Amino acid sequence: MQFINPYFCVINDELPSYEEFYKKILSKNVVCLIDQRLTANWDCRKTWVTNDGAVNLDFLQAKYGNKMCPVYNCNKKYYDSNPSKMMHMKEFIEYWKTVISQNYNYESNDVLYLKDFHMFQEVTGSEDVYSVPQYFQSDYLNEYCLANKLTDYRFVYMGPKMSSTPLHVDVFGSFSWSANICGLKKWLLIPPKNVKKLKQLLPAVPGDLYSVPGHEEILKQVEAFEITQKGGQTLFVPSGFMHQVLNGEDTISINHNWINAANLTLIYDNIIEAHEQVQKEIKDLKATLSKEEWQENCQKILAMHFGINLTEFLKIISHIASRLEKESTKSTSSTQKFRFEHDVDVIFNVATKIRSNDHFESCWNQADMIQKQLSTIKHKKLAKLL
Ligand SMILES: O=C(O)CCC(=O)C(=O)O
Ligand SMILES: [Fe+2]
Repeated sequence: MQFINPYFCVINDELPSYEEFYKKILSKNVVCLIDQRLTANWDCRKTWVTNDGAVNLDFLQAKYGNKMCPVYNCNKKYYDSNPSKMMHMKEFIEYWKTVISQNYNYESNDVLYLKDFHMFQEVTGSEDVYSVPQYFQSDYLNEYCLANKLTDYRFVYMGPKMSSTPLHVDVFGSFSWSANICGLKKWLLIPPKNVKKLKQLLPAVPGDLYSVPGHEEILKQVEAFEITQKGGQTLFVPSGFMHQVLNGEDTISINHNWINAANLTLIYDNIIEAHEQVQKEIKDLKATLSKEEWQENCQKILAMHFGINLTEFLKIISHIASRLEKESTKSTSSTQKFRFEHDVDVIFNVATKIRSNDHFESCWNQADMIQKQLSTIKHKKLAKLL
């Protein structure tokens, strides 16, 4: 484990234990690039890639060609993203083949990028093409979504050389990890503590920071740093880091957004902050609504603008608390024990925060239930130790 700067570390020597990774990387919110060992055995690193390391377009077309996927136009701006439309994968791959045959002539072709494709939900059996590395397996968000048949946060990205993702912070401040199946990504990252400063330095957040006149000075001031991610490597992007990404070659990646004990409290704080903003923005409506209607409206707007609201957040932590309750009677390995104890403590503390927030009176019963469940587990554990 080698720190390149205070915010970024590379692992290409001994792989740390889960506990070490959790303590030094996840809970410290440090960006981490890990060599190809995490993906070495993935089926997609063989089948989606040709012998000479290029994207196996024919294989993808034959296997997934009839699937509908969101495709973004990198040349156009739509809020802080690009406009997108649904397309058959075979149509996108035809486009990709044309672009390659014309030597990436983007004067006569748009730069298109197939992103946010929920492949593992859309294509039965496709989950087998990869496996979630152990460092990222504690994932409340996808665990909850999959158990409740809700849209997941597991994606496939694929695009030709020069396709890109504009500058952004990930949805509700979740963690993300991104593994390159093949190709090369150039990342530009800005530490969370400097995001406000960046916004003050610029009239509006641009899609591409490199396009801003005088960007060299701005990048220095906000401690921005670059990372090159090659085929097989995995990048952990912690909560709140701003980032933009350019594919330096034809590239495919698998990405997850996720929440666990290491960022749960931060996500809760982000929801509270976003909730306060919503309240401010619609304060004129307050007098016209009953207390319940007012709270309900705030939650609806929060979900729409922020991607999650307190009701959904509570459902996620209740789901995890119930799973922990079931797990508490089973014998566990030391890694599972470490994870279990952190899960119990962090969820208990977040439930305490909800319980003491007057804005969320309607959620108190549920927070009480979670606390009861978890304190039973804690007592059981204590009794075992005595
Ligand atoms: O690879 C990309 O184009 C964007 C990835 C990204 O933003 C993420 O993993 O959070
Ligand atoms: Fe992102």
